[in-house]
Amino acid sequence: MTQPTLFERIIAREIPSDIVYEDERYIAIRDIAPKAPVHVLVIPKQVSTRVDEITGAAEMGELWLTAVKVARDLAQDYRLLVNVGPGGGQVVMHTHVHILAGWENGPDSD
Ligand code: DGP
Repeated sequence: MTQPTLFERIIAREIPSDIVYEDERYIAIRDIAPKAPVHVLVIPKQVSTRVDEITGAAEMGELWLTAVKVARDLAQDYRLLVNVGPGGGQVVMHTHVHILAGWENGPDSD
C-alpha cells in the first residue's frame, strides 16, 4: 500500500492546516512557508502526483476554475503557479496550484 501524501493527511485532518476553502473535490490551505503576503495552495482531493498526470479537460478545467474562484475571494490580482516535478521545484508530490498575492506593488516589489 502506498503511503498517503502530506496533503492527503491534511485533507484527513491528521495534520492541522489553515483551511480557506473546501468542497467535495478540493481543499485550499494557507502555505506553511509563505512566499507572498497571501500564499494559498489549491489541492484536488483526487490524488495525482503532478498536474500533467491530469489528462481530462473537465478535471483540468475544474482545477483551474477552483483556483480562480478561491483566488478571487482572496485578492483582486494574483499569481497562479504550478511546480511540475522535482526539476520544476515541486516538493510535495500531490498536485496543487499555488495562489500568490497581496504585494503592494506587484510580485517583484518585495
Ligand atoms: P511545491 O514546491 O510546489 O511542491 O510546494 C509545496 C508547498 O507546500 C510549499 O510551498 C510548502 C508547502 N507545505 C509543505 N508542507 C506543508 C504543511 O505541512 N502544511 C502546509 N500548509 N503547507 C506545507
